[in-house]
Amino acid sequence: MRTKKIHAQPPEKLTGIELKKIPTSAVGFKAIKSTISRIKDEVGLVKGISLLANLNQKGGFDCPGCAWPDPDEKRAFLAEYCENGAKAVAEEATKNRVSPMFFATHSISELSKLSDYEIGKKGRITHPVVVHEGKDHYEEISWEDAFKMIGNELKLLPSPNEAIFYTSGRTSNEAAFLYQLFVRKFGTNNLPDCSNMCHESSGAALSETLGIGKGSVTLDDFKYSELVIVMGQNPGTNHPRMLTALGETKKRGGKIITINPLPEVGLMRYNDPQNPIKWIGKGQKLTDIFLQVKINGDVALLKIILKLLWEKEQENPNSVFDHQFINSKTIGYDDFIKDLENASIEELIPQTGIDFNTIKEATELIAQKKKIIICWAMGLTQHKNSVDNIRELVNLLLLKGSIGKQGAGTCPVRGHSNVQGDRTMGIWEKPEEAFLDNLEKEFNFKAPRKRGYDVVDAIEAMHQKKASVFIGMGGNFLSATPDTEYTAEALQNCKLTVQVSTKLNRSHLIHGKKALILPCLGRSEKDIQEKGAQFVSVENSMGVVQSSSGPLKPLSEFLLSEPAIVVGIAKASLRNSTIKWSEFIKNYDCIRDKIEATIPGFENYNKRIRIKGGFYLPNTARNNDFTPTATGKANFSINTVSDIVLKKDQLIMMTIRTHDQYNTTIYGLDDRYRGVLNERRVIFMNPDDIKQQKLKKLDKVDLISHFKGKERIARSFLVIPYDIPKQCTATYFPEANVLVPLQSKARISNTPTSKTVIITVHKQ
Ligand SMILES: Nc1nc2c(c(=O)[nH]1)N[C@H]1C(S)=C(S)[C@@H](COP(=O)(O)OP(=O)(O)OC[C@H]3O[C@@H](n4cnc5c(=O)[nH]c(N)nc54)[C@H](O)[C@@H]3O)O[C@H]1N2
Ligand SMILES: Nc1nc2c(c(=O)[nH]1)N[C@H]1C(S)=C(S)[C@@H](COP(=O)(O)OP(=O)(O)OC[C@H]3O[C@@H](n4cnc5c(=O)[nH]c(N)nc54)[C@H](O)[C@@H]3O)O[C@H]1N2
Ligand SMILES: [Mo]
Repeated sequence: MRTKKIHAQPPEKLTGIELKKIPTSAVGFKAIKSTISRIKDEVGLVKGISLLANLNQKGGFDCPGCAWPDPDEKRAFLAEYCENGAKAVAEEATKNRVSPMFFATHSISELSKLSDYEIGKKGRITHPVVVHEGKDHYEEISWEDAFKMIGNELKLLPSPNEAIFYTSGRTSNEAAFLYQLFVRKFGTNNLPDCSNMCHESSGAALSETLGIGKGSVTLDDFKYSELVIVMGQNPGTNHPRMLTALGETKKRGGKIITINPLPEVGLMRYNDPQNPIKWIGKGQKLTDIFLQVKINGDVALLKIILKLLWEKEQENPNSVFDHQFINSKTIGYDDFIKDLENASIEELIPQTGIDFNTIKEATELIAQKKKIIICWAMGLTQHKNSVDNIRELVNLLLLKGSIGKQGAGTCPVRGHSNVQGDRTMGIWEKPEEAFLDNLEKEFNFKAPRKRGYDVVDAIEAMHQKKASVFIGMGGNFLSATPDTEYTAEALQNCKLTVQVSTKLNRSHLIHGKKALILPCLGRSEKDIQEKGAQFVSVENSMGVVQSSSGPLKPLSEFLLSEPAIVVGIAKASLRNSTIKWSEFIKNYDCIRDKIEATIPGFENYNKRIRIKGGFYLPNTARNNDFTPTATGKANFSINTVSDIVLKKDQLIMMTIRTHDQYNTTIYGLDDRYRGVLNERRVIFMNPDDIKQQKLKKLDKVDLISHFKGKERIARSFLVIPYDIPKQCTATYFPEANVLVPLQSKARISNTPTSKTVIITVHKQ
């Protein structure tokens, strides 16, 4: 039996911090330098540069980084990628290999002592491997035996609802469609995905208010927008190509308001990467008005703005609101205004932490503009009242009639490159009835109707032993989810855990009694099947579906494509399936034909996907059609401000990304734009709070989170004085995930509150 301890958390060891001056603008020469050096080290210069030339080109491959769209028309020859996209590619196309020999010489408990950075650098997994019960080493297994093992375990389950099928957002449309089809044919809707931790709150709020869970704008709208409001988002790091779109807005005279607890460098100024003359120098100013909101103060801030707008409208009727739009397209205006009248600006201001004059200045700008885009990401979606956050910004757009017209609308900026496509394909624990009806008709089976587990429910189910098989289609479930130690126990309770992965990560080390790693092709690799080379398709943040085919030779002959892995599992697990699984993977056109037959918007899929640049999916809100809501109109809503009351010495912590990571994949140890190099265990604090807590710069502290009387602890973080509102702090994920309580989640969307964690800070 295994006796050694397996570590679910990264080591508490510090790595040697270096503090630098915070740069004044983003991108520019240092970004180019960093791109080239990462590509050279991981991939090799010649291969790397030719790879980048294919990235995000029409007919090339889709960047495995973020979901920001590519231009519909002209695409720059070499530069339709960013520093962090290049890092994502370098990470996947790395020269380093994790082979059966590697596992023979490295035990699981030994690997678990490494940091996530060190684990990731071990490289790509080359063979399917298994760890048998009680063993501490993975060893090679044939694909056939691996599928058989999964099939046997799944068939043994008393109910299909005791298996969990997770998806991360890189999975292609083709793989996702087959995966959910298999899972439903198997008999469950247990399809949690990364979206549950990401934009679930956006989907919930937008469906309710506007009738579609996706954003309404296209990339082109940024050219015509008079005002872009960027809330809770750090595009300089997480969506760098968005800076080009914001630059475009500015060039044409548009304005930008940024709402964020941090003055993120990328949003303040940037140097256009596609224009080498501008690589050096001060760069272009982006943000016109910066509202430095307290963490989770957004509903309060928006309420103040909305009330001030209402007051202006009363003073000068028809000067601020678009009554024609409100009358013809919306419902609930009177109740909304009544609630606003009861709101007290004086009471709301302290929740925002912002000076009233600055809020008035921002309101003035909003009042004048008719074409407004609001962009947002995790800063709005990972709080208890996240759905309120998003409904409240929709209220603003509705008052201004700023939706369904050029230069205006909603822009939830998605994370993973195909997270939106995965949802469209039916990766969802609560699928719509119509979707299931279509599946039943096309494939002649009875689809399960009971709602499945989302991420939080799935962890609880495994913890309570109500589920005992876990399959992860990509991702890093252990490190991405909250409450690391609790989640580790949940996974370890399973009889079998299976990870379909490209690279080694901590979810391979924290596993069930038996575990499999099934290595798959990455986006950058060629996918050759019986009928020749295949391509896959993905949907970006703005609903454009396009093809992606990798240029590289697969790194090992033992890799299978994700669709082939799904088919292998399906054939081994389903007792009497009449679905012709093997046909699907001879030629992916067969999968796309079935997508076309079951999902609206994919008419002539195989034809249109071959048009360079792809095609737009239908979008009702974009077309000023709000009939899909429950009322048949766009809904005003009444929203709740944060109810957090901090006790003495308590602070709010948000867990954010550095400039050198992709979620749980740690590219490097620097956060260049925040001036912190070579260290991830840091806590950013307001200088007054540091003084008040009798701490000083670079003190080593332990962090304790407090939720419903229970404490969770994370040790060894360095105190960094930073420009952040009082009582607010920031740490990096996944190191701080151990502090996020599993049951602290958003109302309606069930998203863990990774941006609102109540903590105290204790000097070591
Ligand atoms: N290079 C790179 N690219 C990525 C990723 C990555 O890890 N690395 N991840 C991808 C994924 S999956 C996603 S979802 C996106 C994430 O993209 P972001 O959402 O930009 O990522 P975070 O680092 O979580 O940043 C959240 C931002 O919200 C702010 N914020 C936090 N709390 C609040 C609040 O209460 N109110 C307001 N107004 N602001 C707040 C923070 O200061 C920070 O600027 O990026 C995607 N792209
Ligand atoms: N505290 C805190 N926690 C968070 C967040 C936060 O802001 N704060 N953000 C949340 C968000 S927004 C998200 S989206 C989740 C992310 O959750 P996940 O999507 O589960 O995590 P990733 O780190 O993106 O997954 C990385 C792993 O995916 C595998 N992989 C990469 N490419 C491929 C591929 O092409 N195919 C397959 N099969 N595998 C591949 C690699 O093995 C890699 O180790 O984390 C969430 N967790
Ligand atoms: Mo995400």
